[in-house]
Amino acid sequence: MTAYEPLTPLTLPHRLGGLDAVASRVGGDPASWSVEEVGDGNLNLVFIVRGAAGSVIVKQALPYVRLVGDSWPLPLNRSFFEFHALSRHARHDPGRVPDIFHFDEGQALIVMRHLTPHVIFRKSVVNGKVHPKLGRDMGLFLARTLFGGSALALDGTAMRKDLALFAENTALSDITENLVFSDPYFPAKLNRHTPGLEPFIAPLRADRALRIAAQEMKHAFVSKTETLVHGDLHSGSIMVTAEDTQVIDPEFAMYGPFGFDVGMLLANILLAFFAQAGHETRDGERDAYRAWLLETFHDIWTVFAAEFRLLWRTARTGILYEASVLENAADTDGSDAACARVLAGIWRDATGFIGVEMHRRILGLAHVEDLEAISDPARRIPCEARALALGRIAAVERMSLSPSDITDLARSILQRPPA
Ligand code: SR1
Ligand code: MG
Repeated sequence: MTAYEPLTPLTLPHRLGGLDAVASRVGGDPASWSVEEVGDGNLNLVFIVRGAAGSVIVKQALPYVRLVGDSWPLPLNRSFFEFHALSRHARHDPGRVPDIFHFDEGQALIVMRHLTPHVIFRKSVVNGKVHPKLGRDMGLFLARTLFGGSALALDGTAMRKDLALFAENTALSDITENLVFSDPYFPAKLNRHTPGLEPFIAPLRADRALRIAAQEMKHAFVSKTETLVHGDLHSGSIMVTAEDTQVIDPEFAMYGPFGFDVGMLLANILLAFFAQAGHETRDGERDAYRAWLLETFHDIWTVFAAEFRLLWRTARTGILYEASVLENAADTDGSDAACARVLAGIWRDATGFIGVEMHRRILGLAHVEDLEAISDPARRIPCEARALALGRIAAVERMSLSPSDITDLARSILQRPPA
């Protein structure tokens, strides 16, 4: 086995030129391939390889966190977990993730379909572009992958084998545990924030109810090994065209709460909502876009819940909520009632995760372009302060808020001065 070595645009044609998975799709002489490194995420190398016949993506893990540098080592095995999560996602929701053409565990690289003309959803959000199908596509993806990875669909052996496999993804789970649930709530070394935001940060960090809520969400993240979660489902992990939605980058995959992916994605829709004011050239210019974002928030949840109910009725082949105890009992409504209780619990967790994700994208290490692209701090600060305010309410009051409560709050927080 060849020792791991990061690829470069210069070495890639020679190193992968003999690989049929690449050569047959790219075509021509490898020496004539055009190779561009386009990785703009926090962790990995991503190459587009183009040739006479077509193009592929080569994604390779680096042995450290790209965003920070080699002072923060990170195991290469995240590529293994990404490969296995992508394979499961493709099975549960066919066509919603890029096809994998080749996986090399030793080189920590995955060759996959080049999604083109797709763009990262977050870029679309900054540009105010509507994607009418996104809410439905993502609601279905969430329901199908989360249901399919759980003991609602799997028998005990299959579920525990996967739980054990993904339990090895410790380094990436550790990143989430620190960056999402703890660092934002104290002056951690890696934190950063927009200068001038301090008057809004101090009261948050002094807020006992919030600090407890954040730790309760961390408790849920660590201990509720309910299903295989994508683990990093934000607007940068979705690629879109007007017609298509693709979900990428599940290297943070692990067994966690049903509500985690749901909450992370919804938080990113709300961050986009509050960021819009910073992208307007005149007041109200993005009103219609804001309305679409909140509509998408509702679509994601509504479609998720409907599909989850459908799968509950038609694909509940696992060890939980057995038909012998529910449908086959004299009390035939019991199954629907049980499903409603499970969904209510997922929503409560999702609401808590919305809160912490909104906070960490403003107070922690990893920020979002929606807000970072607002170059004038005087315009960015009110956007961030309003997002922090909604995040606090979501985390602390998660037991009593409905989806409409959240979007009503978003609208009303937008109308009043940031506090
Ligand atoms: C050190 S990694 C920072 C963030 O980037 C990833 O995309 C995850 O969101 C992680 O929290
Ligand atoms: Mg990523």
